[in-house]
Amino acid sequence: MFNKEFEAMPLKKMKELQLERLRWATGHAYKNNAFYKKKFDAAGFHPDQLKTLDDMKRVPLLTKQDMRDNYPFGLFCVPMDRVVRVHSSSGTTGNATVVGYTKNDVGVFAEVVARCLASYGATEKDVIQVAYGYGLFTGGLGLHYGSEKLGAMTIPISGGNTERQLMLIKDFGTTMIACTPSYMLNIADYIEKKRPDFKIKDTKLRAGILGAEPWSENMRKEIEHRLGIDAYDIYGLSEIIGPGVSCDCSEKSGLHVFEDHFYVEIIDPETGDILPEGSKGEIVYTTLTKEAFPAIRYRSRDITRLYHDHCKCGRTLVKMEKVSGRSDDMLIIRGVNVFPSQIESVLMEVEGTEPHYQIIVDRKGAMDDVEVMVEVSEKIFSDELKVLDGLSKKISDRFRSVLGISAKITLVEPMTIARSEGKAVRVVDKRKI
Ligand code: DLL
Repeated sequence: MFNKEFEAMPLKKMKELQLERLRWATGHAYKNNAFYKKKFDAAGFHPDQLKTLDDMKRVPLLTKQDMRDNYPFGLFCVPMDRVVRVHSSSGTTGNATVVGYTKNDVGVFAEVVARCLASYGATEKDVIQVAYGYGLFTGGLGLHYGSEKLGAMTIPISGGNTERQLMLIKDFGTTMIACTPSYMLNIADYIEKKRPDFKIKDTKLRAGILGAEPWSENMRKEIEHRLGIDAYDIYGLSEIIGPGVSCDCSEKSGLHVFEDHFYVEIIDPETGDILPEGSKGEIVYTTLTKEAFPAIRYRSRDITRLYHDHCKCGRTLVKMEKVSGRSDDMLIIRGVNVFPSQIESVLMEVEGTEPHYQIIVDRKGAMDDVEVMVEVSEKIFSDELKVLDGLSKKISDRFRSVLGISAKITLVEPMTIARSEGKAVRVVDKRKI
């Protein structure tokens, strides 16, 4: 463990620490930011009223819209000369949000990412290739400073240029690569098609540090099988800090949340009510130590579940299940709620399909129309029409029985769907345009 005192803190002590830090964080936002003050006042909440963790339900929720309305620096809570860095959310759904960090905040950021790397078994002996984008996106610099903090040799290659990624893996003795899971698969494809001579097993690469987009357990298996490495999940969001809010440990059975820095709750996305531990719902974050850009009860829109288990790794931190989607990415197709990740799970169960797909939703008259483009292996694509028809039917039957939707399945040849060097574009919702 990188920081055992906090990662293995007894539950009771952690709750006391959280309450103390919540008092500080809510007070800091109230005193130093006009928007927060107005919002708290309107809800009849004053930080002095925070006597137990249960009182958190009285604190108003913060939304992405609140952040947009305060673009660019309206939610900052320190004078601008204390801000040493800004990042911006990738704007997966709409406009970007600008987030700021003081010197202490960048220190916390590096610390939580270092903890993640240590939880995958990394030490200062490792060579970490950072293939997340460097820039306003938090992925590149976030992993970079975390890796340096751990003391690992850090390769700031950024995203893209797969041939060069392979060259550095080989020449620099990379042991871990950090990128999106979709780019990891992209690398696997590239090796199989263009560089069959390149054998991962002849390199030192042993793990992928994968996140920034939802991915399924099936996708984990696929990556591990095709590349012969461990695939670890890293989760986070710019509004809270960036990568490093939570991560897998050696058990790969849920992501530990760094609760000494982030207070988490699960709410019903419809009513905003707090749900009991173990329920599935939207995860809400309160930063406990952030100075420049604290987030108080921020609605992430990410759907997951929180639970405590006696994790073999020794961490006492609460675990979150792999994010199954976003409440705002959820597709409602003819009244049926579907997450892109569920579609992915169904596809990955069908033999012959590749994990590259795109869901196109359109409206024909009053009816929603769904087309799922799926890549199939070269071999299958060159098979007779009969085989392809059989496969499409198999997929659409599974869609109907598992997800309850009917969809047109279009099988396409490998590399038809545009590849992304960052987050994959899984859904094209033409209804919104
Ligand atoms: O994606 C931060 C990050 C960078 C995380 C690198 C991990 C690795 P944003 O661009 O603000 O920040 O996007 C945040 O991406 O609310 C989730 O919906 C999604 N997301 C991030 N990591 C995961 C993950 C970065 N491991 C949004 N699993 C979040 C599922 C993830 N979804």
